[in-house]
Amino acid sequence: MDQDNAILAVDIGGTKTLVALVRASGIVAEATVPTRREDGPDAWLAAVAAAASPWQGQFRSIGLAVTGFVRNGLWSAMNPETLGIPADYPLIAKVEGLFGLPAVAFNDAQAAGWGEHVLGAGQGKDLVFLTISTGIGGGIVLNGRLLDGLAGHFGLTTEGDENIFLEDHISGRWMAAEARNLGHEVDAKQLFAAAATGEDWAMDIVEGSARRVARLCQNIQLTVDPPQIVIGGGIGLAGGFIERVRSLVVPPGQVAPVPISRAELGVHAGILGIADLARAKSLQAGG
Ligand code: ADP
Ligand code: BMX
Repeated sequence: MDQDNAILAVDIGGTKTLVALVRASGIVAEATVPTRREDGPDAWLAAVAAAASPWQGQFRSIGLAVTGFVRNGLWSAMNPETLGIPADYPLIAKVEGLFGLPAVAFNDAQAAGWGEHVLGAGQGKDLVFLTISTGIGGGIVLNGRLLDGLAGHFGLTTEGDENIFLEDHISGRWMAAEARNLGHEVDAKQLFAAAATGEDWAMDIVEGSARRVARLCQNIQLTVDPPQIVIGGGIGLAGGFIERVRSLVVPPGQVAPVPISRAELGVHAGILGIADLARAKSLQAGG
């Protein structure tokens, strides 16, 4: 992908938005801004345009990896608590109008899963990607194909009769809420720091989240049986989290537990995944 085929790659999550100029050589420039949750999608896209303004004229198409459900260019929240996207927001039409360039959009975890498949821990093999973040997202690459639509929305699965989303018992938001219930006004990052110094209340919260992720990994192995599960996200990549998950996984019968690895692309998995997907789309369109 030469300069003409550079991609503006965007990853809009419930906490942060990452914007990058991506060429065949990789990420050549990037910026991270907070996702100002209360402002709404028009403002989130305006923040993307502002962050990308120094690279004006250097890219020919746009790839958007976004938290939420994407279908036929429309964007909706699955869990408004993760990000309050209005139903059927016309994401592709808005972005193409804003930049005057073609755009493609995928769910953020699906894009990140593709990134890890093509350039990261997957090394071209099938995988299931999990992002443990503001919510819990997933990307499934099966027989070399990325499953889109609702596929991978593990955070929206429910447990018990209360119809409570799994992610509302695992994510960074849940951790902060649990800490608040115990009288500690901390975010997940500060909670992990407290756990690292041996604070029992913090270690218990991390353990509870890791245990549920371990059960999710067991269920993924029994339903999809992937060669590996790759874990990313702010919580997923936090110190010691993956190790706790691995130690809590119960193998299915006499079968070895599914290998669990770190996202090798870290925070860039979604950006690099959507850039590859956007490049493939523009090549298909004869770009
Ligand atoms: P997004 O959900 O916007 O994709 P992240 O993947 O960074 O963003 O996930 C955000 C969640 O991860 C928040 O709850 C945040 O507090 C938490 N988080 C981010 N960085 C860390 C860290 N280094 N250690 C622990 N938690 C973190
Ligand atoms: C939620 C859902 C998924 C997303 C996952 C991780 C919304 C807004 N998002 O399960 O689409 O992939 O969170 O999202 O319903 P993130 O913002 O934590 O990366």
